[in-house]
Amino acid sequence: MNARFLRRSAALIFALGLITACSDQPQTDTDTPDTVDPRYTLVDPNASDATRALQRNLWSLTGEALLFGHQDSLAYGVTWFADPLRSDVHDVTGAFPAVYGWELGNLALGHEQNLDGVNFANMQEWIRTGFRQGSIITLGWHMTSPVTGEDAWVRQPTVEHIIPGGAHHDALKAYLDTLADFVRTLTFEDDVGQEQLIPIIFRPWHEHNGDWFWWGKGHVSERDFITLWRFTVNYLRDEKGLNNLLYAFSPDRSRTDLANFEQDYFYAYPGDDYVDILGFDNYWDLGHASNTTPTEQQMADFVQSLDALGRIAAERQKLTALTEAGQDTLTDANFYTERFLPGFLATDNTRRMVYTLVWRNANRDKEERDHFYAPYPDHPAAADFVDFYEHPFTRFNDGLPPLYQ
Ligand code: BMA
Repeated sequence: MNARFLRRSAALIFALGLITACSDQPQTDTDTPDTVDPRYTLVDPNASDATRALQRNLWSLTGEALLFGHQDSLAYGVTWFADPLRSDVHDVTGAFPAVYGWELGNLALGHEQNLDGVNFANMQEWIRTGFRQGSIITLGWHMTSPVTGEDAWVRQPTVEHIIPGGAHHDALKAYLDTLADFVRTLTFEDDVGQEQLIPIIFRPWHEHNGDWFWWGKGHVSERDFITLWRFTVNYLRDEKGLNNLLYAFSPDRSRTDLANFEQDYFYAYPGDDYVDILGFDNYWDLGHASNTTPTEQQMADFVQSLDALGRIAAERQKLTALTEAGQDTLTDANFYTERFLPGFLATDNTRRMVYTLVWRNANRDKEERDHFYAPYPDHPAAADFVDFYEHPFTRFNDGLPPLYQ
């Protein structure tokens, strides 16, 4: 019996367990409403069945498994670009990611490709493919400024001009309309032949506690950021009627003081009613080039940050995830099993991270540089990544229970 077979069997047993667990519950219309268990409360009370199922299934996996995600995984790898159904993760492990991250930067400009050269029509097809595989889709957005059209990294006061009452508020709405149009094409037919939208974890306005994006600290007040976030949710949910979004909040570790974690984490937090997943982006503790802290201490810091986040998430009854992470170019050949995984396994709280997403494997020829977070075949970190894949706590696509039922 090979490892993958064992993982598939484990997924099946898990799924059967869920069915058995469900059959113990009353099944009538007079069931206790979902709202009674605060864990199942969603930002969108009218979320679609598949979206609710995804959220519940993520709860079932919490503490049991870490789902592995990769940005742009099907679009390109270090040595290939837009090949049919290919991923560096699959090239190395034989399995696709459990979570696919995609990026909308430049969508609102009407470009055919996103800011990293990914064709949007292809992206829509890859999103459908990933969903059909049973994996999770998450969207982020390095949004150009609705005021000037400059990229996300322009460090200028912008938010005050685009929130309600601002002179460029209509431009923000027009931008969000492009997201709604994009998302509406992402459908599937459910068991009763109804067309439903593919559930998506949307992660707007990420790393807002850093100063590198126009929506970041220093270019916007805490109050205006919260207004921006709430407007975004209200608009997509109530005006555009999107019922397939789970909203993830994701500050950055490099601007979070571990001694003051809770206070820093909740900088400009829009509130529990506006957030489904407490996320966190952490490259800093994983050997970031600018971090001069000794490795041992970084590893301890990594655990401390995940532990603090897991504790907060448990208290607030929220799902939690390491929404962006990784080590650029994998200089540690044993990064995945000796540095990354131990952080998630360390405590009951760290084990609550239900997924993680490592960043993209930039195409070497197109971008003329090395910038990757998952190994590719023959890379020195490839063997270790296979061990990570085979570890009982990790899940790739082939180890997932059904997530949308
Ligand atoms: C960054 C880098 C950039 C990229 C951006 C959006 O972290 O990978 O090269 O353009 O993400 O994907």
